Amino acid sequence: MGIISSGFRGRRNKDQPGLPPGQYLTESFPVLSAGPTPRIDTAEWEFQLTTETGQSHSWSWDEFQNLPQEEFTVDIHCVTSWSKFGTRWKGVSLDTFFQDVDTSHPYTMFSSYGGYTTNLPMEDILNGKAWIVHQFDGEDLEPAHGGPARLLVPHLYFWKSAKWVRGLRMMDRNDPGFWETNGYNLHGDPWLEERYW
Ligand SMILES: Nc1nc2c(c(=O)[nH]1)N[C@H]1C(S)=C(S)[C@@H](COP(=O)(O)O)O[C@H]1N2
Ligand SMILES: [Mo]
Repeated sequence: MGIISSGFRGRRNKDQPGLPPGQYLTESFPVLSAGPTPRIDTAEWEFQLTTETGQSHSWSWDEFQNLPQEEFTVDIHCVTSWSKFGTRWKGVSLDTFFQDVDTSHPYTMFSSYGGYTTNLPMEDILNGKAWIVHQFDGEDLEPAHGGPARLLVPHLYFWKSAKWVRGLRMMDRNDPGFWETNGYNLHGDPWLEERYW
C-alpha cells in the first residue's frame, strides 16, 4: 500500500504551501534526543498496548514484520523550526494494532525504551494518521533516528514521534508526557503553531 502525501511536490520555497508558519526547510536530517541512544536487539524488542482493563496486547519483532506494511512519503516538522519535505518511511499503521483491541478511553501515552513518553489523543493516531515505522528511505531505521522502530505522527510536531517506541497505554485523561511536562504544548499542531504552553 502506498500513500503519497498530497503536499509533496518536490523542492519548494517558503512561499509555497506545505511549510507551516515559523518553519524553515532543511535537506539534512538532524538528530534530536533528550538522552543517550538505547541499543535494542530486535530479538528482545516488543511492542505492547495496554488498555484500561489492564489487558495487554503485545507484538514481537517477527509479528510486527508480518503485519500489513505501508510505504508512504510525508513532511515532518520539528518544534525547533526545521521542516523536512518528502521523507519516505515503511511501517505499520496504528489502525492495524488497534484492530482487535477493546477500549473506550480517548487518550494514549506512548513510552519508549530509555524512558521517553508522549501523550496523544486517539483522534490523532487512528484513521491513517500514525505509524510504527522501521525503515527510512529504503533502509533499516538507524538507532539515532529511533531504530529499530519509532512512532511517526507527521501531522504533529516531531517530538510526538517517539523514537525507540516500546508501547502505549490507554488513558481517560490527557496527561502530559516528557516534553509536555517541560513546557511543550499538550497537542502540537504545527499549522496552529501549538509549540509551547
Ligand atoms: N525516545 C525519544 N523520542 C524522541 C525524542 C527523544 O528525546 N527521545 N525527541 C523527540 C524530538 S524533540 C524530536 S524533534 C524528534 C527527533 O527525531 P530525529 O532525531 O529522528 O530527528 O524525536 C522525538 N522523539
Ligand atoms: Mo524536537
